[in-house]
Amino acid sequence: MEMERFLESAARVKPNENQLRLLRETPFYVFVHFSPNTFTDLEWGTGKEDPAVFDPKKLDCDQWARAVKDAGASGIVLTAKHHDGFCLWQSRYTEHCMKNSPYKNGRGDVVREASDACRRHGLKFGFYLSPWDRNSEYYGTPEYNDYYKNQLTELLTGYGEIFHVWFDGACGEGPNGRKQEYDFEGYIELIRKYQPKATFFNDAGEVRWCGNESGSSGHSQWSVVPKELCFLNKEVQTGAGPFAGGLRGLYNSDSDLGTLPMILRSEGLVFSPAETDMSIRPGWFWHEHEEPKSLDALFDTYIRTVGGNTTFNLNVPPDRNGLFDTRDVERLRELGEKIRESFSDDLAADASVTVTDAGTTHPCFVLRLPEKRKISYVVLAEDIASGQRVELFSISEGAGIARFAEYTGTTIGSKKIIPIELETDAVTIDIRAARGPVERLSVELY
Ligand code: OTN
Repeated sequence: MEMERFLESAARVKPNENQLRLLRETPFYVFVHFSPNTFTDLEWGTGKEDPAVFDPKKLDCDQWARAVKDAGASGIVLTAKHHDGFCLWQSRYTEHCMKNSPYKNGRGDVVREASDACRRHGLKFGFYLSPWDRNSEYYGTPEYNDYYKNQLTELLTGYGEIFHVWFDGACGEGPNGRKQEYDFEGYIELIRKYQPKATFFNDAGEVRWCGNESGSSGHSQWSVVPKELCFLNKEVQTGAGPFAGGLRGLYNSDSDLGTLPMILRSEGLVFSPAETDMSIRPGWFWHEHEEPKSLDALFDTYIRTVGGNTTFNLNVPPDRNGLFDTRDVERLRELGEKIRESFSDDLAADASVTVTDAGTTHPCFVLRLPEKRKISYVVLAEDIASGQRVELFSISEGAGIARFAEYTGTTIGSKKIIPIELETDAVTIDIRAARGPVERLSVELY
């Protein structure tokens, strides 16, 4: 009974309103890495950069916003402060910021320009605020958390609605050679206070890192994971599993983090969907001799992330003029065009659907089309507002479960895009195992 009760509770672990909004409205957004590194050709600044190096003479955030929309993304997350500690806004708490940049004679504010451009173009705006700061004299002392919270408050209260706050987990030494104990709970309190509709990203957050920067979302991607992994997410929704104990040292780069062997040993489960962050180029910042990844690479990553039960945070670095490189702009346009072309005509809209064993852990959906059609993608989605449950499924050509399925998979979650090659007038989706009753399943055929 204990196992059954635990699995029933695991099947009911669900997203909070902010996580659900992110998954449904903003599964694809664009990271913008912009800092003195853009001008010094570094990926990690030293913190000793002269603010005078940061001088984007043609900064145009409307150009960013147009390119982001052309890609089909719906938000921007700007590095307001990267590890080098330089602040892309007029901060009252440090001189290492825009007030000492030659841009607009020290009166520039990149966070303002980017957030305003997002609102003009109907995009959501979020920011990355690096906890690691290689410039601040306070870093490595208790005072740093006050310094950081003051800066976080400036950004949370001064730039309109924020959809996503990004806490990088990279943690190195400061100018005094010491590492810092971060007051993440205190940081999160400020987000809840000033931006109650925002999600926050962190290795252990309510949106968690997928565990790599190569765009791979993992074979079985669960948004329901042990609290031992996402310990900053305090919304624990179950009791301990039947074999609780011993889940030490979990990290985002581990595989199968939400599968049964893991969750049965957990002290409790949280809903923390993964975010896949990847740069359009080799580096996170703009470098003259780098160029964007191919359209196929970006589209395949889109399929594996947005179509692999994670969000996709694609980084596009502005150049030294403050503009997206024309090659990146063109690649983003091509990506958006390929996404729109691939998923515009849902053949399932004209299908008749028969469901057997509805409401059990093993329903079977048969879709019959009016005529034989070529199918390139099957797109499935659980009713994620009620939780994530499917553990094993198959796709067969024709009306019925074939011995040799065209495709077998494990998780579905908020969205699963399956590239497939069928020419048929019927498709069968067989749910073979689930943690709880699968009441609804969205099936689209393209
Ligand atoms: O050297 N690194 O810090 C590093 C190497 C490879 C992949 C990631 C990192 S840093 C890493 O970035 C993640 C986001 O991409 C998360 O913020 C992790 O907390 C951070 O450690």
